[in-house]
Amino acid sequence: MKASAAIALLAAIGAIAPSAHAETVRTEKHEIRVVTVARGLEHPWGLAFLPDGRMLVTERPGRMRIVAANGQLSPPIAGVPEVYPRGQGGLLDVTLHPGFARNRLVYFCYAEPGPGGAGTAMALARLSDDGTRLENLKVIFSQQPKAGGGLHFGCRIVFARDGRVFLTLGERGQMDLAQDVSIHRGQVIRLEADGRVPADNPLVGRNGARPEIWSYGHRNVQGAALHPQTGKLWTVEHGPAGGDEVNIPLAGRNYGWPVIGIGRHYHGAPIGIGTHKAGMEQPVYNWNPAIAPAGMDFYTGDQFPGWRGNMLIAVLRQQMLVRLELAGEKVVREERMLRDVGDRLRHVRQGPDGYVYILTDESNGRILRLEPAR
Ligand SMILES: [Ca+2]
Repeated sequence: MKASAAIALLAAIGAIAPSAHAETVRTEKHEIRVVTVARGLEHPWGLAFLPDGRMLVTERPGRMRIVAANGQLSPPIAGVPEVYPRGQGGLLDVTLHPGFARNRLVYFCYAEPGPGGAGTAMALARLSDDGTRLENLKVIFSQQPKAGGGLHFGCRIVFARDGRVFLTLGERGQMDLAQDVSIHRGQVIRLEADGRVPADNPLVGRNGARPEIWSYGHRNVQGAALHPQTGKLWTVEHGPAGGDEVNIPLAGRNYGWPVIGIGRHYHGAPIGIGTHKAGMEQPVYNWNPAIAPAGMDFYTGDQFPGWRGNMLIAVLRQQMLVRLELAGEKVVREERMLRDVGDRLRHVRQGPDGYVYILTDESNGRILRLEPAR
């Protein structure tokens, strides 16, 4: 084997850091460089920045790794529970407890196998001091009942400023159950950091309702982040054909799926009763045709001043990064970027350095970094 082929092979399997490959892209506000900082990740899904600047990354088949700044992948971290790696299922989001520097607690969510198929679960564990294993694992949420198939696990985790933790769910492809608050289908869940149900959750004490529920009537929420000024939770939701949405889920509110929406079934038939119903919330924004939005973040950094306060959204099917400019809680402009990258984009996070990091949803998935072109 020639040396160059050997290096390419080693790079492909993640054994060595890739050479810094970059391309320059002109966008509305900034000229940017798209740098591949790591490759060889199998369908990476969640990304959290450790205090030392390294990245904690999940791979959907059930692995969690630490990625060094030079792109080197650690061996898989031991102690990840068994996941259900079918369809959209597997090991999904990961985030750090706000006090991670002190307690080393990691929160992650996944498709948990169980009676009848699988459901979304959330666990916390301590990352060992050497970063090689998860310790004292505790499952703090387990979707009930489980369901077969591989559709709609939702699964973003966001800590609110009050220390409570949100988890987004999908309706497991069972759209007719998404209005039923006696089961876990198509909701945003809110828990104390230790897994207890907050006493002020909106459905606590309502007969038959699951007390973990914060909001309901969602389809499949794969993007979520706190607004940097208001601290409110914002979410991005996969709709049916022509019905992807941005929402601001408020306590106890019903976001309408599958009763109202602008979307249609993939075979073209209308869904539900129309676009409005009393007692059901309207989205902040929607996309028709659908784009398949996944992870999101708000940009607050110094590297791209023209993007401050904007939403960035990773897009799967239409393979792009969407930037939304906001005026208060209204979207006033949409820009579609990175269409030439040519990969499905799973997640986007602002790094502690103010650069923008993106996970590509590929079997040989990459971490991309957006930098200002200089
Ligand atoms: Ca809706």
